[in-house]
Amino acid sequence: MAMSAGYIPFHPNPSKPKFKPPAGAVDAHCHVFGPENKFPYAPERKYTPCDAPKEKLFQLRDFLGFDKNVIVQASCHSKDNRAMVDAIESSNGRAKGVAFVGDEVTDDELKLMDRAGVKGVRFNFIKRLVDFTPRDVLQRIAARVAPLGWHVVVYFEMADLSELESFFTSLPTGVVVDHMGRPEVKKGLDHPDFLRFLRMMDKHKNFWSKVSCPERLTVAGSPYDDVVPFAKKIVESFPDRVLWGTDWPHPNMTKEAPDDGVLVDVIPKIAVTAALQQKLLVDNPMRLYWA
Ligand code: 0GY
Repeated sequence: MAMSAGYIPFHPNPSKPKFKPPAGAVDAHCHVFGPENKFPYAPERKYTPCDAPKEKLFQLRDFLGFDKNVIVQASCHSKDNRAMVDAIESSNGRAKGVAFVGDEVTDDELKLMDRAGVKGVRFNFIKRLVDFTPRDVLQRIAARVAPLGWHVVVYFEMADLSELESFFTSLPTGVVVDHMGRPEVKKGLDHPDFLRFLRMMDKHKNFWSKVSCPERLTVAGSPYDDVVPFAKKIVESFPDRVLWGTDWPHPNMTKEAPDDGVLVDVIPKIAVTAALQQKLLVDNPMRLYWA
């Protein structure tokens, strides 16, 4: 297996954010990893993370002033969703999940995950993270989860959107784009790839975007002001179809472990009114995950 090297563990001591999230705020993109002795990492993984167990996630949730989490299955656990399901089952209803499955998954397994609080599946197109899965396999998975009311979360690089768009728009479910489609901030707001993304969001009302991960997209570094215009544009264009998440524990960061408090303080720069913050952090994730 080809493994990435030099991965930094999550910030040991994040700062207290100045921004106070509204009551009931949801961190709609985060992960749990391991602990390895209970939930081993997948043999086909491309990186080995540090353990980031549910207890640490729930502590961080409380410290940052959030109420709920959406826990997204990451590639290092591949199709073994046990750590994620265990976390949502022990959250007292304060976490929902997004799974990673193959088309060998049984209807009973899907039903069990549905009962536990899983609301979607993730299709990952990032070549450094996963091996290729044929589109017809993904189509079959989407068709099977659609009747459960689940959505599909898609993770891709924006340069690949022109090739992926027709597949995304053919999906029979809601489609949630991770990390605003990973625009290249150096290319600017007027780059054809970002305009294509905005057009797709505009035309397809079943599309949602996470305005997350400035720490991955930034060139300038913390406090990520170079990413703000992209997220702000999306929040203001599609206020009812945006979600925000910490991305804790930030797998594959190689330069610095982001301070989660600083990440929370980006929120009032991208959602500049209390009304936009309420939609981004409460109303939208509640509609998608808790309705
Ligand atoms: C993220 C981003 C990354 C990793 C994964 O599934 C994963 O392993 O999503 C990444 O490396 O960009 O959302 O956690």
